Amino acid sequence: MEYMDSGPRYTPKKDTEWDAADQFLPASDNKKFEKKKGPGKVGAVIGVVIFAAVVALMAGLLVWHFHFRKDVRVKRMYTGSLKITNQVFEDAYENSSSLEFKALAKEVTKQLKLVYSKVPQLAKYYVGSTVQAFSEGSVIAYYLSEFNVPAGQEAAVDNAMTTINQQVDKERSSINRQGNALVLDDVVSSALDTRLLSTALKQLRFTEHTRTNFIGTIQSPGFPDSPYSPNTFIQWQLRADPGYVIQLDFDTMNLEENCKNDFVKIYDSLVAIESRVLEELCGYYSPSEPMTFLSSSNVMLVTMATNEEENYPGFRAQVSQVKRGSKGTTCGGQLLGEKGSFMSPNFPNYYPPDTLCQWTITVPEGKAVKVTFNKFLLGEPGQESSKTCLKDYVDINGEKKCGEKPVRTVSETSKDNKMTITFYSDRSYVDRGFDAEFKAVDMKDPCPEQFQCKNQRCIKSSLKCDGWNDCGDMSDELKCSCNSTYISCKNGFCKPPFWKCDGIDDCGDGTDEQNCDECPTGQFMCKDKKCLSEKQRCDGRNDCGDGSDEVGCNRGTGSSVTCTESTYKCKNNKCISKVNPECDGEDDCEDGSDEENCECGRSAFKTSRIVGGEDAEAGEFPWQVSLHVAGYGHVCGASIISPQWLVTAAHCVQDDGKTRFSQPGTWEAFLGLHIQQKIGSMVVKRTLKQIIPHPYYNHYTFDSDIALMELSSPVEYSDFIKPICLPSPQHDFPTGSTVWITGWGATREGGFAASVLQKAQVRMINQDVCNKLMSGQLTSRMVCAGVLTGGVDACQGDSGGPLSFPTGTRMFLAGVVSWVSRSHWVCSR
Ligand SMILES: *[C@@H]1O[C@H](CO)[C@@H](O)[C@H](O)[C@H]1NC(C)=O
Ligand SMILES: *[C@@H]1O[C@H](CO)[C@@H](O)[C@H](O)[C@H]1NC(C)=O
Ligand SMILES: [Ca+2]
Ligand SMILES: [Ca+2]
Repeated sequence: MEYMDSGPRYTPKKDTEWDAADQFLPASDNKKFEKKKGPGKVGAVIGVVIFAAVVALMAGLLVWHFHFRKDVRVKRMYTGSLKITNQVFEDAYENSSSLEFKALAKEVTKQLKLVYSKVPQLAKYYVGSTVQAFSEGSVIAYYLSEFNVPAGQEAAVDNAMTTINQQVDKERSSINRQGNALVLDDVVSSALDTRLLSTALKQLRFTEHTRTNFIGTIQSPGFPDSPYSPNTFIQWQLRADPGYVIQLDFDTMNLEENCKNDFVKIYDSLVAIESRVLEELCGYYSPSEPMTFLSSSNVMLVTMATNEEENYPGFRAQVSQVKRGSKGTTCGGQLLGEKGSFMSPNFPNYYPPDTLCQWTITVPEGKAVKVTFNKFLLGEPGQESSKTCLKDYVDINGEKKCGEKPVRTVSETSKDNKMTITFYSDRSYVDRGFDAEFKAVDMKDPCPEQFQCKNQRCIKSSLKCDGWNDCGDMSDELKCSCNSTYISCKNGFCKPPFWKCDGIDDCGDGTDEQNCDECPTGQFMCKDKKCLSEKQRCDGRNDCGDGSDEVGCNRGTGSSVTCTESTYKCKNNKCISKVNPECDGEDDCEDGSDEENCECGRSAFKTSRIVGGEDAEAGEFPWQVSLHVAGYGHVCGASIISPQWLVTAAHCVQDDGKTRFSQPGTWEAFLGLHIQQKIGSMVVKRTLKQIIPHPYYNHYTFDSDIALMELSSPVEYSDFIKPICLPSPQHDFPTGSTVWITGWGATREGGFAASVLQKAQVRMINQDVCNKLMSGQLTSRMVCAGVLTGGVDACQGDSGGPLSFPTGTRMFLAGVVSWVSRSHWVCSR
């Protein structure tokens, strides 16, 4: 890596000329008058005369400024690139200090000035341009242009800039064109990101030319030993050999969470042209997130901008080159046979920009092609609605799809034995793309032994009328006669019985929320279901008896109330009425004890936005523990609550004749584990010192199914090992809230079902409803949660694993998975 000390900057240098290539020209530049003509008399006289003229002009300007000038000027910068078709690239153009670079840059700025002079809105405000770099093809010039625009005129200038390409075309075909002038084409430009205009920013620039068998590394200054520096703008200009594209692999990305403050941007260009941005990154990414980018040609730019505060470790990335057209950079082709698969280029990493490819699928005569997309991630700014796919898209038999779609919800069947699929990515913003499968289906019976949805998807017959929208278009839930255990909604839908009375209108017409325990209007319900007048709520008296009428009353920070079983008790034994005050970032207790021990319940990383994915990201649930037994492998889950203590289910630690599950020596705990077979460097293995099952654990009813485990020695917390927050006894986990179940899906009978940690969103079920479903087996030490999506073989919860409940920005341990019945869990708390 080379620090371009001599390289071009935004700031002017003293010793260059008016048209000099690598210099940015301020409005008051007077270099024109300093030409090195030698100290002749004529020169001196001219100098004096002009100097006098300048003084006069300056004085005039000052008068004008103070008397007439009311407008304020705004500095407006545009970055751009253009193609020079009548030049051949030379190696020296890579070096901005070379004479060749300077000569060509001078020509380019001259021509830019000419082009801008032909557009009135631009000519008036033009200050100057600098060429930043050249690359192959024939020669592409990257430049910055500055305008000094009266406030309010910015939009007009932006607009005029969009016409520059036409102006260049006109210029090219003009008969007045000089024979030796550059022939320009393909001008792209856009306003510079305003966050980079701050004059306080320290500017740095690095270049890196990767070659075959040479992998370069770029990293934020100081990485990994010290945080990146504040108020800095850094550019890394990356190049590969002609005929290659650049592959950029981030192994670390750890920036401040807010992209407004610190960010990394990747461009398919050598200057920061906003219409060539591939992605903007900030925050901390899990190492299991795919983070590889490809360019469309042999250049790429990485920029990083930081503000004053909060400096994080930064990033590191490897730069290599890949032959253009090789596997991974291309896609499309002929697909034949009964079944197969295909994916976007570079999947599951970011596809390259400016890509168009087509697959033609042909299955045996008489059959139809059915295509199903697993992951489908084609999101980008400007395409949020995904109704009109104006940017990146997949075209399936003439119908465009774009945006982000939940897993396996995009599926199409052809009318004959052929299907054409096109993938297109435009010049800006890339995403992770898709992977898809196709298979030949019987045209007369496209869903053998299955139900065919209106949208032609096939689903298991058992998923019809089960209350879940498995088809995606609801066609499996129409015209149902509900199974007697189900809720028959008035609008004809059937809903799983456990969604009754959870405060959420699952039917859509409120049927499932009728006839629930409710108090008459003007009354409210105590925790013990008693109805009292609204007037008694928050009146400072314990009317319910359990204090639940005095909880959540707004009495201001620090003020205490009479202690009841429903109030939060501070360390100083004073009680406060706020609901869930612990670790919410506000000091509620006088002694601050509600905010103590709050290093818990947070992933170190940005949460994954993969829609409907079932695999957790590494470090997403850092409190998840895998409990192994020799001869069984993974047997139960557990949660970290402190450096030396875990919580699991008591039924996991009961002897079963053959195996002494109750003995600490039987177990090994794996902390920081993500993939079962992969015991990486972030995984910590511990034996146990002791196991303490709940003394009232009931083997027959599973009541009090909870146990503590003490590790042989404390563990050190890391990005992958962190505790979950322990709730206070009063912590409110409302019915109907969405929570997470995680695990590898193990059963005590046979090993784990999944190798990557699975996550599933579930919802808290009404206690009475669940008790009825469980034929009265539910105790007050149990809570129920049900899956949110039907059909899919979701939800690999582990016995002993956490029920992670988000409160504010943290996860609290709402329970321990105790037993699982079809599509719902019972957890002990
Ligand atoms: C760039 O060009 C300058 C001037 O010709 C020369 O001194 C310098 O060594 C060159 N740098 C590289 C990296 O080639
Ligand atoms: C209702 O559903 C349950 C569980 O899926 C099943 O066991 C039962 O046979 C069904 N009853 C009817 C009448 O379909
Ligand atoms: Ca795009
Ligand atoms: Ca409901």
